[in-house]
Amino acid sequence: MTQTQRVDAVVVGAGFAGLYMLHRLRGLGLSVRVLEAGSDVGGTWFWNRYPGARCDVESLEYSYQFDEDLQQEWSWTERYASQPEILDYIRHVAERFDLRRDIRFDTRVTAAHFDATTVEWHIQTDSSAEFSTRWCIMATGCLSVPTWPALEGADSFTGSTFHTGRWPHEGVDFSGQRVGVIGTGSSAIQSIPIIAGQARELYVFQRTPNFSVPARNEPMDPELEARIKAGYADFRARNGQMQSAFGVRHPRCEGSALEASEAERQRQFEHHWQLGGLLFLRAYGDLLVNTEANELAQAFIRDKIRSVVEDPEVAEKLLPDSVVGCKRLCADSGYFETFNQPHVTLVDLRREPIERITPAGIRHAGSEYELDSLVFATGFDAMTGALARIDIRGRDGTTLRERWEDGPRTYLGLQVAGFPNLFTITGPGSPSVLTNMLYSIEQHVDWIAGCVADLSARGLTTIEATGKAEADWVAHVNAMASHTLFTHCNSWYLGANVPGKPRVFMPYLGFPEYVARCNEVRARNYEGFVLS
Ligand code: N01
Repeated sequence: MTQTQRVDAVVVGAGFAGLYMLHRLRGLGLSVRVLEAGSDVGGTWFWNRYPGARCDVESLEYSYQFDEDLQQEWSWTERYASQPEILDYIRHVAERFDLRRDIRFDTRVTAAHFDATTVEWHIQTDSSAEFSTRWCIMATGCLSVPTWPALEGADSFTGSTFHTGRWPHEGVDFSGQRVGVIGTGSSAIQSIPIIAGQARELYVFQRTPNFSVPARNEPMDPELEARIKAGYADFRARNGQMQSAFGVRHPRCEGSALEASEAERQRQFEHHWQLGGLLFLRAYGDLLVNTEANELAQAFIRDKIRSVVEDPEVAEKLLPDSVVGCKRLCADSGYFETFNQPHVTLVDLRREPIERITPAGIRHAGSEYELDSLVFATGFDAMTGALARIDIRGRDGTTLRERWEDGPRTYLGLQVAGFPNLFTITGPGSPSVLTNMLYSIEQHVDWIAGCVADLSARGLTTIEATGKAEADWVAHVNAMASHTLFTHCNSWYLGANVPGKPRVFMPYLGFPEYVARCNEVRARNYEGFVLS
């Protein structure tokens, strides 16, 4: 039998965003229920358990800053934390702040309808539980809906099938197996070296070669940790201010790659290559805005790939020919080296796509690759996927799906006009995936909590973005992207990896400016919103 529970706030998702939102709203004295489809906390780190899964932002930064004791007491073992360690950390946070008692696991939200008469959201789930609530907060994550390409014969494969974004909790042992991996994005690039270490034969099906920079992960340097922890709050504040796009420790060098001499440029690129991973893009200020500057960086990486991969034909197939950084730059540990192993084969799909999946494996260009296991490392319906899968209906019954038919439209990535009291944490139109997600999550949660507190203190019940503020913001988000090279490739930032998805650049470029704008909006009595 259906039972409707009344709570002040429903938060959808128990990843980093949902947990902190719960903590903050509880602090305001609200009754809160978090609804989570998975069987435990962790969000993206709960699901993405593929071998080699690891964060590409340094662990001393990819962690909460809201509680000084928490950040002092937790110690990371590596420069870049592995998925199991991040999940341990999230579980620790859930215990430490006694969060689990307000989380309902194994509960997927299927619908959220706004009732203008009662000024409440009515939330339905895939279980018998229903909720009515004033505040509905979507903490559904930016990369939480895996995509499976529509390949003919996909269901006919008789071996084992996996998706990196839905990895079995008990792990997978590929020892002695013939394994195929489809995709060469971050998930593939991290998992391929480890799968190669187990498999008897490994076939990598590559449609688009990708840029990747060695992550240079290493054990945590205790001196660095002590130094940062001695002034953690200042360090975080400085970083939050300094970050131009990604919230990382090393600031971007502002000079132009075009103004440096060849020798200087090689030194600068090499220095950032040695820093590792995403930091490579910080070598010059114009790498993501100037095509010629970007081409110099591309050439540098292509030379690196040639110097690592022994077979020149294989090396040539691995060379990316697009804008570096346009798709998220990958950070690897031994990816290109893997192709020097005799049991690893690169299957180039650039001329001909996969013909079909067969009961025995994959057919491509007249050859059949017999496989015991097939790994889809094919990515996500990013930023809008999780929201679009919920039947969200606003003030006049319009669905969010309909509103976003031509691409997502939000005000500040926080709200959608016509959907009062519904917030999206790190929603499209906010910096989100182009920052250290933890900074963006905390900034959004703090803003939303502040807003709820302000309204409650003034006896107000509703906040709703105006259509004009939303339209102006969408135009501004697009204008910011148009000055960069981010629109010069087919990335998931643009929705280009999902057939039929409108091509719209979804994240907002510029974290400090964004934070200032959010603060200003609040200071000006929630400019662009209607309060009632
Ligand atoms: O997914 P992706 P991901 N036939 O979309 C290919 C974050 N993340 O899971 O490029 C053949 O990047 C597709 O080919 P193409 C990070 O933000 C972070 O790897 O579309 N191939 C591509 O190669 C990242 O960007 C970390 O031509 C097909 C691949 O599948 C984001 O998650 C680690 C195909 C998908 O790559 C997504 O990464 C992991 C088909 N029909 C992930 N369809 C870190 O923190 C798709 N592909 C380090």
